Amino acid sequence: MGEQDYRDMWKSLDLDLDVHDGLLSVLGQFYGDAYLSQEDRPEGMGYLDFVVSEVHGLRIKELFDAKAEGKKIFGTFCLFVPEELVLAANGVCVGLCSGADAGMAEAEEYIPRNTCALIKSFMGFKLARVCPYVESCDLVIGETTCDGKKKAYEAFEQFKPMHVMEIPQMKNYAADRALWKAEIMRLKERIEEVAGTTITEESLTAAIKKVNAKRLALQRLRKLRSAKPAPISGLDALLVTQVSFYDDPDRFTAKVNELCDDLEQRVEQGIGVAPPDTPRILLAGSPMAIPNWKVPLIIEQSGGIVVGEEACIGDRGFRDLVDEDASTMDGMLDSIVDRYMKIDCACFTPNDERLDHVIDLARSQKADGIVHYAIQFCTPYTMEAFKVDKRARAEGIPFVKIETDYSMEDMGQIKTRVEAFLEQLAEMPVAR
Ligand code: BJ8
Repeated sequence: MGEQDYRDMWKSLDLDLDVHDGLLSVLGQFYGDAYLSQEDRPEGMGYLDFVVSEVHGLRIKELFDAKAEGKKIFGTFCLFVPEELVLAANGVCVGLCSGADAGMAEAEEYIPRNTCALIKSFMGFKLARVCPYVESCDLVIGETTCDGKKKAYEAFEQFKPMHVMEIPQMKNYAADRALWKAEIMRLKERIEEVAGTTITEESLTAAIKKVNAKRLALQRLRKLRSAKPAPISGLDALLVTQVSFYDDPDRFTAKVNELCDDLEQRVEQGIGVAPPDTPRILLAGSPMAIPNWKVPLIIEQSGGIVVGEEACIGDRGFRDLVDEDASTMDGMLDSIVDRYMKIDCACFTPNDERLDHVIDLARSQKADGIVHYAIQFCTPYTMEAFKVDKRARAEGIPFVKIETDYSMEDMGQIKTRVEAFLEQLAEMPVAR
């Protein structure tokens, strides 16, 4: 398809073409500066470069084609929405979280200025009419996680058909699981209604296997990043996870496995993207939606290397698989319920298992220090940062916390703090 065909496609989605052009050009520039300037990138990243260059082009065309075949498009903002149910209903699932400032003024007509950037951004992208993914959706699925999101959905649903799932706030009681199972059943019904299909045992089995295969490929990538020297930059690995939320799942899994084959060779040959004594960082905290590359970019430009993300766009998204043993519909739904109840989002209280996960991941990835990243005004993660800090120090792992939004204005200030942290790590008597 040529440029004019894409413009016609965007027009048919009622995008504001001028604002959209501006956004694509800023993104292209940022991608060039942050990504294409990196040295010794694995060959397999060529696919990711292609996906990013076509993020509003070819993939949207694929969504158009899917719609022409009668498939429905479901948009999500959160790990709690089981992709398995969408795929089992012959639907297409796309992540809608965005990591860039757009339409901020429009968003502030509905939500307060001091709202987390992720929420403001999804409101802004919709209101400024710059996101072809949102516009392609037949149903947007929200969830009652943090207060900011659930109140923002009340505004969002004025513009798009929505279904909001109720998420329990605790996990310790039978009532919490019962609520979650009822919500999974309610979502299944709504998806079937919108998709005009019935989820069968066969289709759900296939969907569970498909999504597990994607998670296994991402787990494989995570394991390879534990090698010293690290065979891939944190920026590139983050991009892989970001793309997992909107690419075709089968193609994505195959491409990530190819990338991992390539990385396996690098590891065998001792080839890394940074010297073996480079300070290794685990990033923990709020999700970094595409194109929010700010903090890993600063870390890696300051002489560190990011070796893992303890976040929803990271390990939390692929750590656990859905059990594949069940063969009845109810058994499979129970397996989905149980797998999704393991998500250790800071919206839960208490959420102590997250502390164990952060430490386990820091150890498995051989991280020298933890950078806790929270989006400014994100109460769950800014609050939980104190507990993570205490636990990390008790385990002897250096820790620093950063709170920021999507603007570039505080890059210098963050860089100064990151550089000081990396210096501290470089001086520590650890076997790097
Ligand atoms: S499971 S982390 S994807 S809710 S950053 S909007 S928490 S104020 S994104 Fe999340 Fe699901 Fe939890 Fe994961 Fe609110 Fe915080 Fe904003 Fe957040």
